[in-house]
Formats: sequence, structure tokens, C-alpha cells
Amino acid sequence: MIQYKLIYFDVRGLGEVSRQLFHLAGVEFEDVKISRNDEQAWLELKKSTPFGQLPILKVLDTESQKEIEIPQSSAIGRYLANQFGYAGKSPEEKAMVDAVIDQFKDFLVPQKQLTLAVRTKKSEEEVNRVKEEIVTPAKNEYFKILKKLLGNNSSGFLVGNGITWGDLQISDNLTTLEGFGLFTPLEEPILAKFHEKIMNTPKMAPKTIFITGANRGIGLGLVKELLKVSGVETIVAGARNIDGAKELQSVAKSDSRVHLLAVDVANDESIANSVNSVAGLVGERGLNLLINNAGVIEPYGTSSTPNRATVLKCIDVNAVSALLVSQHFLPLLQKAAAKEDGDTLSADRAAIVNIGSDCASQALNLRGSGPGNSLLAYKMSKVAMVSFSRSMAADFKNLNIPVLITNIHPGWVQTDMGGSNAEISVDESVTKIVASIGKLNASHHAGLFNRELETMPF
Ligand SMILES: N[C@@H](CCC(=O)N[C@@H](CS)C(=O)NCC(=O)O)C(=O)O
Repeated sequence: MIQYKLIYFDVRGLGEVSRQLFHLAGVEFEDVKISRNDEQAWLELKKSTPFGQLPILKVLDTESQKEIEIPQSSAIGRYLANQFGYAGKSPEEKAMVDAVIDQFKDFLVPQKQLTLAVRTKKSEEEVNRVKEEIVTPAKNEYFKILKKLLGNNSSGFLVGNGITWGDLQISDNLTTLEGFGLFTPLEEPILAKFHEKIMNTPKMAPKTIFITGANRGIGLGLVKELLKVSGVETIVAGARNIDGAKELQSVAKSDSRVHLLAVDVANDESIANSVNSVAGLVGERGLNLLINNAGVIEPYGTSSTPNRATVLKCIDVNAVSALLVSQHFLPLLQKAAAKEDGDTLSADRAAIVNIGSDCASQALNLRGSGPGNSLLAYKMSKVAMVSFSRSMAADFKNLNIPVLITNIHPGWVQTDMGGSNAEISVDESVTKIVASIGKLNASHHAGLFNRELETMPF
């Protein structure tokens, strides 16, 4: 058996494409991340590295106990791409993928000057000078080449008709350039389409997930769907009545990544206990993804007999509880987020996804309490959910907390809550939601989206 260990710093940088190749191929590997802040640990390790730099890949054959260490990110990427079938399908395709990588490395020379200026905290004026005088002209030439390759290939990939490590490398770098303000999707539609296509290839996944209300309906469906994503390591499935959740129990029995947890989101002590349990299960990884799914509909309408308790219960479970759960779990989310530098927002880093509703939309609120005179309290609760997510997002920005928070409307789904007349099945809903979770980025922070990640008015 072959065991892989990738050693790099705790940033995306030159290690990311190799990580993505492992995820894409569904191959297990040890992802060793050396803290950028621990200079001593790095200097100690540096002495024993082949070329004095990271990344390195250790490949151990457990039968012969022979181990090789590969330095240089491109050598590692090319080796893994060849091993896993992402290097190109013929010698000619492989040569073109190599050419793409070489072109990227040429562009990396000017780009590194910007990275260095930012990392060494040069003045804003100097950073802007490097950006405008050095990186932008090089970037324009580089983009021209990429657009030419995409224009000559109808598959949407840079080379051939399938994804290669060249696509991963270029797409990952576009993410970096977007962060520097050097790639604006609206201004570069061809590259934006390519970037979106590659980003949507399931690869990076949240390793650790906690989901509330996982005993039935959308919550249960999400657990099952998330288990299909390679890279997901631990799902803590929370529900008030775990003993009664027979189907969830059988899911947990057949997949050791699922852990069941009794939690009542409307009870503060229960939430606090759940944080300790989840912390024990996720350990040093922290929590990548919290899904606030638990919710109720308390039928209530304008013509109902006035009843404060009913309205408050709906708002309490759907909005107040989701807020408190988010607050309680924030330290665990921050722990996961801190494994990377920078302000990238994504669900494989740290995110809160509220299972929201089109009922949160004032613009779409044309039917009042809705069919059966039942949605008045529910609508209020979902508005409050979007409201707290927007406030939290603004606070996260001010506090430099790189945790994404967003709201996804699952559709009108055939569940106990949605009823049997609903428009779509649980499967139809959760497949789309899970695909969308994989695509979340800064543009989805504090918004309301349908399950296909299209913006909804609110
Ligand atoms: N050409 C090398 C460059 C590697 C490199 O620059 N590594 C940096 C991190 S991105 C490093 O190890 N820096 C620490 C040092 O040089 O002491 C590659 O692609 O792997």
C-alpha cells in the first residue's frame, strides 16, 4: 500500500493543487500544515527537507518500507496528476498541460513580488505600484494566452476534454488574483466561466460538519448527500430525539464518519453541551461547516386567534436558536478558519449555512399568510434569520473573522414540514444544496440564495 504525506505551510499557496488532486481522486493523504507563524518549527524542519523549501510529498510503500520525498510543487503536482489520471490523455495533451503550468510559473515571477510586498507589510503606495507597474501588464499577457486556449477548445477546459491539473492550477491562481483585486469576473467573462466550471468540480470539501435537525427531511437528506462528497471526514448529526431517528441511526451504522448527537437547539444548556461534544469529535481540525437546519412551522395567520406563544415559538426555534447555535459554535469555526492565512471565504474553510426560505423575502411576500393561513409566524422567523446573518457578516468583517455566513432556500420540499403536495423531492433539493455549498465564496456572504445559488431578493 502507498501512503502519502503532503507537507506545506498552513496556506493555499503552492500546496493547494496537490491537495485538490488528492480530493479529486478521492485518495487519502496526510495533509501536514506547518504554521506560518512558527518560524522555529519551520527552521528545524527545513534542515531535513530535500531542497530547503516546501511543499514536499512523502510517498511510502508500506510493504517495502521504501520512502521517497519529492520537492518542488510542479514535480509533485505532475507526479500526482500522472498517478491519478489528471495529467492529460496523450503525450501531446501532457505536453500542452505542462506548457500551461510553465506559463503559470512564468507569471508567478511578477506575482511573487506582490505577495512579498503584502507579506512584508510594504506601504499601500508601494503595494499599488507593484500591482500596477509590474503585475498588471504581466497579468494582461497571461490572461490573453489563457483566453486563446479556452477559445480554441470547446470543452471549457484548457487542454483536451477533461479536467487536468493545469485547470486546477490556473483556477486556483484566479482565486488568488481575485483576492488581490486583479481578476474581476464581470470584466473577464471567459475566464470567469472557466473559473466557475473548475470550482464547481467537486474537490475541496468541508472536512468537519455539524448539522442540526438531522433526524428527518432535508437534514437527513443533507447528511446522506454530504457523505457522497470525498473529503468529508466527520459529520455530527444533531437532533432533539436521536433515539427516535431510526433512519439516521442506520446511516450512522453504515458510515463511521457520521456521529449522532442529541441536541435541543431551543435549550441553551443543550447547545453549550453540544459544542463540547462536537469539539471532542473534530479535535484540532475545528469545525468547517455549521448547517442551521432545525426548524418548525407553527401554523399561524392574520385571522388566527391571537396567540403570542405560537408566534414566539416559531421565531425562537427558527431564528433565535440558529443565532445562538452560530454564536456558540463560532470559536470552533474560527479554529478551522485559522488553519489558513488571508480572508478567503469558503465552506471548506469555515462557514455557517442557514437553511433559509423564500419566506424571508419581502419582495416576494405577495401571498400574506399563504395557503391554509399558516405562514405568518414562519415568514417572520425566516426574515429574522436573514437579518442576524447580515449583522453577523458585517461584524465578522470588522473583527477579521474569515467565517462565511449565508442563507439557502431549499425549495418547497416534500417533507413532513413541506407536505406531500410540495414541488420537489428531498433528493432534488439536497443534491443542489450540497453542490452549492461547494461553490460558496465571498460573493455569497450575507445573502439569500436558492438551492442553485441564484440570488433571491429579500
Ligand atoms: N519552486 C518551489 C518554490 C517553493 C517555495 O518558494 N516555497 C516557499 C513557500 S511558498 C518556502 O518554502 N519558503 C520558506 C523558505 O524558503 O525558507 C516550488 O514550486 O515548490
